[in-house]
Amino acid sequence: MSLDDRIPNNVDLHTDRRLQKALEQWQPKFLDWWMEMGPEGFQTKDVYLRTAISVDRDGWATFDHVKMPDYRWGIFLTPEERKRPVGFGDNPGVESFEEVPGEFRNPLRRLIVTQGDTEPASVEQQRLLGQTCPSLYDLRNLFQVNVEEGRHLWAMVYLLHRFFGRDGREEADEMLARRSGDPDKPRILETFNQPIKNWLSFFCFTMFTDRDGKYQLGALAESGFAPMRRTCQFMLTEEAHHLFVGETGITRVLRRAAQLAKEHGGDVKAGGGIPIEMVQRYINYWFSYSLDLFGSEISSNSSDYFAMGLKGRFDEEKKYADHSAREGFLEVPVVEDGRITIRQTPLRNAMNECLRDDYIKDCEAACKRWNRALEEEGAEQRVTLPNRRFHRHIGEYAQHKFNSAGELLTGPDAAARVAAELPNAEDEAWVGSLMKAVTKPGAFANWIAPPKVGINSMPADFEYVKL
Ligand code: BYC
Ligand code: FE
Ligand code: FE
Repeated sequence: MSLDDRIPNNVDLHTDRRLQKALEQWQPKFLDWWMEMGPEGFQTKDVYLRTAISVDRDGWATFDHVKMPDYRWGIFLTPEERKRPVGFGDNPGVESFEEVPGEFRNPLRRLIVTQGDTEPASVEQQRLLGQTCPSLYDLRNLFQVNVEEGRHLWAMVYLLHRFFGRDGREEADEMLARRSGDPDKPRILETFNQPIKNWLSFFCFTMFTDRDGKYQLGALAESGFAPMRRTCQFMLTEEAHHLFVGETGITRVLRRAAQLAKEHGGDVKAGGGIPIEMVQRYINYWFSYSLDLFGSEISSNSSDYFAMGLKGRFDEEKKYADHSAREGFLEVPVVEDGRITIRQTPLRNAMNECLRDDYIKDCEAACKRWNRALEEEGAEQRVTLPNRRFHRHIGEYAQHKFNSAGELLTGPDAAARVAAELPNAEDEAWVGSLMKAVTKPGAFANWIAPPKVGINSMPADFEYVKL
């Protein structure tokens, strides 16, 4: 098999012997990791997957039944038609960096490692879910997400191997050594150490946590470091499907809850579904954990990244007129003397919060669509997003307790009041009890409505995974 068949790419891999060697040494280690930590129990099955074999329209989404270990994890950078200068920060307008400027080496490496680490982490978090899939359609979507997160790891490992020499090779090996949830060698960001025990959590994760990916990648897709910018742009094209899986997954759970409530006099559990208020608690959990991923509200790191032209705001080029962000403030609520007050924060130090703002708006729009579905099903209940201060582990609010309305809680029952709005042991047991594999083509578990259309317009009873 030729090099380009083994590692499909549009980075002229065959002309760079050193890089080729580094990647060829890393590839078997990646495969070992995939066999050990990837989806358990399905590695020899044929799965109807979309594979990117080139960046153009026909090549980036070819569908075929393949075994996951035979998936071609490739390296693709979105081509750029025009020369884009550095778009923001202290030196806007200078030529984009094609190599890593010495003074940016450490921060850039940190960003790449942090981004890269999340990709295998999520595969590890999801590795047992296949055994309880609600349908072959959902099983296939899980595996599609998993192989693409594997490809996103390749994208970051390419940057490490190509631009960071020996350090980069060591970091690439570390990506395969850390383990989600392992107390001795955990993944870097805490959200990626939280177990995903059931499919409701999986849908919340792909809805909320993969959506952090959309915003972080969006900010990095503005980078003055051109290879980073271009690789993140291509990753975003794949991300859209992950977000689709999450949002529509939750819609289908809510629809089914509403239908079962009607059939069973309001008692969703009697009908074998997941009650809407229970779904709400899972939303509360994963939304708040995903908000942590934007970092501190007030952050000098984020200011440095922006000043260096490495990480911008979402849609920096299109959306903003002033790309220096030297002037202006963001009003950040903080806790002082036991109450919430506003702190005027210089814009550059509030870059994490700017990104989080855009993210929250996006989530709110999805929440509206869920409520429209509930309305269509004739349900009275609605779901909401908790306030951004609720249940946080990172940033200004981590040291305090807030309820889902964002009110500061004091007193001995504060922790219990927070816990009351999160999934409890009974919820976990109930949702867990519903997780039984449904693998007949066209059939769906009772707790979830079928999707509106199949993947790649396939018929309802299509055999997405051949078991
Ligand atoms: N957990 O100023 P701060 C995705 C650390 S998701 C633990 O607050 P900063 C995907 C921070 O590292 C997208 N630690 O934060 C989704 C720092 O440590 P040091 C992932 C955290 O640096 C689903 C300290 O706290 N991509 O792709 O401004 C499936 C204070 O730093 C956390 C990226 O994250 C946390 N949650 O920003 C698959 C992009 N948050 O210096 C994939 C790259 C902060 O004290 N990363 N800390 O050792 C970044 O841009 C930034 O590192 C962060 C944090 C936004 C994460
Ligand atoms: Fe990803
Ligand atoms: Fe993703």
